[in-house]
Amino acid sequence: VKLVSAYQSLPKIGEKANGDQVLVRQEDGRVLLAVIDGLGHGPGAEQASQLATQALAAVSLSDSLLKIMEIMDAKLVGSRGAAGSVVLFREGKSEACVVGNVEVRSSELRFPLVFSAGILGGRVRKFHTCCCPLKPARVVLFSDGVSSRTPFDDLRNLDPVAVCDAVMRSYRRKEDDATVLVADVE
Ligand SMILES: [Mn+2]
Repeated sequence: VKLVSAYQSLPKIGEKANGDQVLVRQEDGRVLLAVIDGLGHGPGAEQASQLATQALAAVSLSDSLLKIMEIMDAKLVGSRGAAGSVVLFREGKSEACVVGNVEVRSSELRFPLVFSAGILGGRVRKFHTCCCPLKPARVVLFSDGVSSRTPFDDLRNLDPVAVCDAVMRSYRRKEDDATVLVADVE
């Protein structure tokens, strides 16, 4: 798997702590992408989302996505909780799990996405994971601090760094932590 990725993450205007966190892992031909949005904003949100990315940094990328989500969920018990989406590329497959308001978009990969209702940290009744064949694609993950009306198709000729710049310049909601992660995979 060849990966070119970029991201930008900014806290709500006036906050130093960022309740959004990003993780990109690539090892042994496997890739994990995650954007986590701790509930609310400020230090409590940052702590929750950092617990999530710490958990994801420690999992085995050969575990099932369901198991990975359950490990992250368990780590957040007692925290404020978080929304979050995780995407895996491995063994010719692309897998995704979406909890709450972190969107996953790809015009090339047809994820049969089913959202998992609830909040990471104890209030997800059932994790829905989905899978589709992996092919050359761009996948974008973004928190709800970025407009869901961002015209990613219009930005498709830009490289990932330039997409992140354009999104944060024009489609960021400054009253929330905002994150966009763009990954091109071959
Ligand atoms: Mn948010």
